[in-house]
Amino acid sequence: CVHLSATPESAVSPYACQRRTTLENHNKIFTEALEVLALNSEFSGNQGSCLGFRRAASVLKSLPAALRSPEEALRLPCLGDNSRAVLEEICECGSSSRVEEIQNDQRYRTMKLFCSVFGVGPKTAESWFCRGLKTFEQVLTEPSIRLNRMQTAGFLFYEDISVPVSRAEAAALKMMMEEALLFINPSATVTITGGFRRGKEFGHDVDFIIKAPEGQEDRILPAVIKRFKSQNVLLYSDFQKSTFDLRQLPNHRFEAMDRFSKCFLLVKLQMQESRTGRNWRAVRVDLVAPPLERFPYALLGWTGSTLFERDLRRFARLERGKLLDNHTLYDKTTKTFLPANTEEDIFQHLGLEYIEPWQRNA
Ligand code: TTP
Ligand code: MN
Ligand code: MN
Ligand code: MN
Repeated sequence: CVHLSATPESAVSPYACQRRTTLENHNKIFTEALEVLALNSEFSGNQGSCLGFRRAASVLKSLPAALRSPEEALRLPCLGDNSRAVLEEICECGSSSRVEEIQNDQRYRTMKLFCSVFGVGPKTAESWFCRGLKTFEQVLTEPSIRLNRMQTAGFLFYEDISVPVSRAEAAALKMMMEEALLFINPSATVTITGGFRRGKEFGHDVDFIIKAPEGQEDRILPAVIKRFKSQNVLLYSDFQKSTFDLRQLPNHRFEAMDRFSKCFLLVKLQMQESRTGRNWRAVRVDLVAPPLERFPYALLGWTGSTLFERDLRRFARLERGKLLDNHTLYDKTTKTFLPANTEEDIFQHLGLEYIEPWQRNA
């Protein structure tokens, strides 16, 4: 391991939006363990402890070098007793007995398996587990279970969806999107957001944000869906029309969902050859189309990571008396909305150094 003092006594911020977190993680053995603990807490409905482990992992991801000793963790923020105990054990024994115990736990394994299905979250997974179900086959043959449309698609295309989407596939999907927009409205543009904008090589889906001319954002997504249908490339679509209200204050609690026009899709991506004997594979795609003047807030919100977004909002509220969400930024003191043309403007309003998308992998 490299000694941490390579960076002098510059303190690590407890806010992810004040840290630069690239994909180069020098503390993988620790962060992977902490993320198992976080997921286990989430599966047990213990959100506080889940967030605690996620924050601890995120702080370690931002470090320029590997932790050399558990004592170094004492001067880091967000590392509680539980997280530090895990680091200590890993430093001493190379692994954590608690993490291994969880990974062998039937409930954890089953919850993880069920949650890997598109449309299945912890609540559904738990209800299935509590009925004694442990495999997909048992779920699919259980007469009392009624799958919704999303879950049905999730099981039908499970093999395809569980293969990570590559950067090349994301680029191919972007061309499909551009072709559709050229047909629908040539002045609309599409930008990749989510994990790929942060520089990830693989993703569980591809996220796109559409910039439409003023007042035209609500028509775009239904038109894209119609176009994909007519091309026979649409396998599943869940369109949510905009419930956006210009005068609404930002939501003070963190919630991933926003009120913009958006859709969650499963599309056929053309391929040269395939294990399945078809010339296409199913890929998850998310589209969002905000009103033009809200584009920077939406882009910032959809770029992630989830923890980065959560901390941006927490920082705005607790350190700046401002409310931020995917739609807008509001100053509680002056009771005004703060305008922005770019993401940089939003960081500037918050008195934060600009963090590039590839540094937001918190
Ligand atoms: P995800 O696509 O879930 O995650 P990701 O792209 O970071 O990772 P992966 O590579 O596994 O796909 O979400 C991307 C961002 O979109 C995330 O920061 C949350 C945000 N988001 C919203 O802001 N509003 C929404 O309604 C949804 C569904 C997501
Ligand atoms: Mn480095
Ligand atoms: Mn994504
Ligand atoms: Mn997504």
